[in-house]
Amino acid sequence: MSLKDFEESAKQAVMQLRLAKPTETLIVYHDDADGLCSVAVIKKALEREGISLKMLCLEKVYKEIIKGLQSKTGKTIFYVDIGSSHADLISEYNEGRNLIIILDHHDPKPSKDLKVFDLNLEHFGFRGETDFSGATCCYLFSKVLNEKNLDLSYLALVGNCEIPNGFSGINRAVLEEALRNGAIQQKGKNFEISKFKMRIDALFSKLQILGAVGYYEGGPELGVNACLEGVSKETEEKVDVLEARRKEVNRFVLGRLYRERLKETEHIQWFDAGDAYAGMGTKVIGQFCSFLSYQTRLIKPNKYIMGFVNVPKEIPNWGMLEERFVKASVRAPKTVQQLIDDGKLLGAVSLLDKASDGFGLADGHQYAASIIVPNDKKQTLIENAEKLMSVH
Ligand SMILES: [Mn+2]
Repeated sequence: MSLKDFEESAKQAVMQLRLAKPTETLIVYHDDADGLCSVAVIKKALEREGISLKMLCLEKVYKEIIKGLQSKTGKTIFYVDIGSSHADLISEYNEGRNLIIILDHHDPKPSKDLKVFDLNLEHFGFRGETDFSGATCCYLFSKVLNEKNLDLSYLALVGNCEIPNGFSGINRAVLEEALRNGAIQQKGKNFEISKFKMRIDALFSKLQILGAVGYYEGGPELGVNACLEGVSKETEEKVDVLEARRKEVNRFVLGRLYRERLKETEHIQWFDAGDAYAGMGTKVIGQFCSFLSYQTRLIKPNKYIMGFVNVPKEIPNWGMLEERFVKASVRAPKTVQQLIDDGKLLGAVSLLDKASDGFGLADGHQYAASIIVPNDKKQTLIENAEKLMSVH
């Protein structure tokens, strides 16, 4: 399995896309910086083919949403930086009705529907934790679609900032390509996007805030624009306001945790933020849990961290969810990471997946994952997770 095989599969998907001749497509995308870069790449690439599009930003995959989107026939739908972890469901709900192209790097589930193309590079021998981001996958696909899209390489690199070990694997090759064709320039240890005169990690940080914190107030759309046109003054100001608001809530929640401490079971330390982050996207709980995993005075390095937050009923540009949900984010602190690597503990996403069998949808990676479950299933989730570990 190699990049060549990816390109072959991508060519087949492109052929199906050309056969479908869609006048309009829908791109479903993830709300973090990588997701925003992913959708920006595909948006630009499709516009170059004369295909117009609508965009739907999702924090998570909800069954009722994919079911609704795919209940029609003859549509073309992209899932970018999201979708692979639920390719089985996407496939099941599709029943050959719509052309679906998934460009993602989260741990994939198998898809059986012949009209569902999951081009996640994990299917081609690469690792989504280290070798490529969602935006990289989108960029490689866009190059198969049209060579013109070479100029979008900088977006793959911005998205890649979510990969902690820097530019390795496929991303190293994309970096070299972007330097060669002048899309980016090296500035000391960093890289600058030539057309915006802005560092790639600076754009990444702004997008993280726009997508996650600004989810309920048009942040993702502003972010996609920033990816393609640069960061406007208004967008810059919006980022500052959002960030200040989030910091205030983080301080409040952190203070509470120092006073009350996290609750503990044998392998899990957890807390419930309730409505503390109301108005902000639920992604912020994941970012807060990541931050917590380094607070060694507060957390134990040998237990998973789990944080809950209430999910608002509204999905922007979609409508209202029927059920009441909570989101749980899981992070593996250092010692847990080692135990996962040694096969002594389950990876974060497998743990959530198994512990929520029948009532939740989990996604993410080995060290960081999250899940949406019905409001009344918090305790069950923790109990199930503990049970799994005592038999593991
Ligand atoms: Mn991603």
